[in-house]
Amino acid sequence: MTTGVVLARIGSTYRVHTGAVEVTAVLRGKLKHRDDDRVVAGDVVELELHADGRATISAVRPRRSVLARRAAGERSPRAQPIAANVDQVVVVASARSPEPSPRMLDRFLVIAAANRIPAVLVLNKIDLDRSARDALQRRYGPAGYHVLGTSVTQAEGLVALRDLLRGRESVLAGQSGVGKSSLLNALDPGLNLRIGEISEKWDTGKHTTRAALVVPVATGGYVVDTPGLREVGTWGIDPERLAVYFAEFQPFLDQCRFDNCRHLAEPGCAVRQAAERGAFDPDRLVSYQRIYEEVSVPSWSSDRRRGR
Ligand SMILES: Nc1nc2c(ncn2[C@@H]2O[C@H](COP(=O)(O)OP(=O)(O)O)[C@@H](O)[C@H]2O)c(=O)[nH]1
Ligand SMILES: [Mg+2]
Ligand SMILES: [Zn+2]
Repeated sequence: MTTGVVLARIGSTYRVHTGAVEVTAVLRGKLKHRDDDRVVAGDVVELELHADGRATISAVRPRRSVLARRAAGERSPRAQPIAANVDQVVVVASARSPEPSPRMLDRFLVIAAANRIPAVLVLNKIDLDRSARDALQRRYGPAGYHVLGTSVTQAEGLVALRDLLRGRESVLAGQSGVGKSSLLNALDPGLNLRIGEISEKWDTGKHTTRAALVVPVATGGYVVDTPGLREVGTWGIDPERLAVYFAEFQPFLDQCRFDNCRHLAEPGCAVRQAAERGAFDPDRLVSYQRIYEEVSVPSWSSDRRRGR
């Protein structure tokens, strides 16, 4: 028996990477009649390889993690898996052009944490501003995140990036133009990803039908090309759990005067006091409050706000 990783679904067939080769496989009848979401990119599957080159997926291994988007259900929205077995989210920003957007980075980190997927930060284009990595590390260090500085043009940090990706399945998240495609091409020129591609800018989460693709990287590991973490979004995040996703708040959470403190405007809030005395970057609390607002509105009104 052979196992492989599902790279993509094309109609009723799946492209599966076995480590050695790529095969096109169909689901065995028994699996076919289940849920449409039964097999997604990133799934580890058991294959029967036939003499004529065809392959059949006979079983799906239990998932280590699932990234899901919100899909319209008959009564209430349901989770529609878009990628399985994501091991880490690599949040990419750049030192300049564009400058890091802390609000966006915090949002990606919260989405990763809420999906129980570890995250790391990569700051690319450090050739344009040598001090930018330290500034970002100061913001995220207290939460336990490591910031890896890279430069494609100066070939810096690329060995560390290769090691970070190797043996894992990673989602690269980050604003358009920060250098995600450039970094992947630098590791694996065979990927031949387009640089300066603007289509991502239109990735507003509206084209809900695009499926995820998983791409093997020559230096080891898999990178998931999702419709965007943006599409996974913050839906389903319990506002009462949000503070837990800001790891640096942790030591203060049980010191607030009120047990049900939301860390917004309540008197005696230990998290706000910690922010004020600089125990962590107070701007992280601003991000928390923004996301809190977003996740505490009823879903029907957030749908309407997004214009769906
Ligand atoms: N100075 C500098 N420019 C870079 C670096 N990496 C990428 N770029 C440039 O940034 C632009 C956007 O890169 P791209 O890989 O398409 O970004 P993506 O949208 O995140 O995939 C291109 O013009 C790249 O040449 C870098 O390390 N330093
Ligand atoms: Mg790109
Ligand atoms: Zn509080």
